Amino acid sequence: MLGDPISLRGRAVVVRIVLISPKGPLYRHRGGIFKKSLRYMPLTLTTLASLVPEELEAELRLIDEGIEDVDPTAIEADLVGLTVITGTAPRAYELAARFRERGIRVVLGGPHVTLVPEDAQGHADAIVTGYAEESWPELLRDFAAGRMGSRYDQRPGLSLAGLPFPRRDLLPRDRFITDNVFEATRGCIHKCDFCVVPAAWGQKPYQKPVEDVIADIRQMKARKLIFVDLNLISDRDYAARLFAALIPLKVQWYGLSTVMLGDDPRLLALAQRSGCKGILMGLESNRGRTCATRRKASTLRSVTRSWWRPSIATASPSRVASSSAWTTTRRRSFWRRPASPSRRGSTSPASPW
Ligand code: B12
Ligand code: SF4
Repeated sequence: MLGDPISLRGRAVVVRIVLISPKGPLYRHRGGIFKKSLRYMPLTLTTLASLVPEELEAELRLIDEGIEDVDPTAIEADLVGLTVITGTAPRAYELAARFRERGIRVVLGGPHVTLVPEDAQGHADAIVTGYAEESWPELLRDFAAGRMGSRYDQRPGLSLAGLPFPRRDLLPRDRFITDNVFEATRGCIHKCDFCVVPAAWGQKPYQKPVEDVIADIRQMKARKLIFVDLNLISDRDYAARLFAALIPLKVQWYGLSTVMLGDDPRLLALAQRSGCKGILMGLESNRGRTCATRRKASTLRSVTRSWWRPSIATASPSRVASSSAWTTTRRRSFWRRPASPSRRGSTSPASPW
């Protein structure tokens, strides 16, 4: 058990909470190969901020090291929360140590903490594994009561229904390419063996009710938006409902899916009608055997069919453009094919803006 009860004002507890997304070698304020191209507002911080219980009367500050530098000696806080992916873990641990030297309590959470909690535990006063919609508010209430534990795990049965909208108002909108960053689902039903997702979160898909997602997009008055879902079509029925609900909004959107979207003409057409302007797809290999050994869900057939399918492989701005991420085997035989229209017209994740 850690932490003393902190200042009380009447019955309300005032807590100064600072949430930080540390820089990594690729994505950082100065330098990094991504430069400014992927600088959209981090949904992790705004989501965590929205989950802070109202009764804590917290003073909240969000810091993205993708847009500004952090000086850990100058920040005043009772509690610092750091989101950690593997690439940012060294920086997160460095910041954590600096804050803890000053007596500031540090909480670590995020994909890396979920994957290897034993690595993170020694660097924090508390760690949070898995999705934190329930555990983060619980931790904060415990902290305010002076009984913060050292580890909070996501419990079974987590629901993403009826959650508050992310606190996008807490970050400077003009420093980002867009603040219209949304998610409808979490996780993925597949189990590709190179992917962090099944290892960290299992294969259970989590979904926000479609009406919640639409309400968030409406209140943001978004016209162009990005979905950060790992695989938007993990549950095709859900995806179809989401796409149908997007049509009246007349938005343009960009997201991620498997190439299996190309094998489902009905869903692809719906995606297109809903305003999908680009999809980032992972093409790990064009060899069926390699896909099978990597437990990749999409096979040679779906890769090649979707790659060549005119409805997805098109540079026409009225259609869906596909950009691809190759992560493992690249066979020269694949590149000997005539250049596909999709490669000529592919967009990078940053290009919708
Ligand atoms: C957006 C994104 C990016 C953006 C980040 C910038 C931005 N402004 O958003 C960009 C495009 C720059 C990016 C880059 C990279 N990314 Co990225 N990215 C994502 C993505 C698609 C969405 C993250 C997100 O917003 N999720 C929504 C929020 C709400 O969920 P969350 O972050 O998981 O947070 C929840 C919990 O994890 C937890 N939590 C998280 N942090 C904390 C902290 C505290 C204190 C607490 C209590 C709880 C908590 O609570 C939240 C609510 O439940 C994820 C995949 C995904 N969908 O999660 C990959 C992901 C995070 N990225 C990943 C990777 C590998 C990278 C790159 C290395 C890719 C590359 N090779 O280029 C780079 C590294 C960049 C760097 N920092 O140097 C991996 C991380 C794997 C790992 N081992 O840690 C992921 C999981 C994708 C994957 N399938 O592998 N990325
Ligand atoms: S389909 Fe994509 S998100 Fe799902 S497990 Fe495979 S690589 Fe990961």
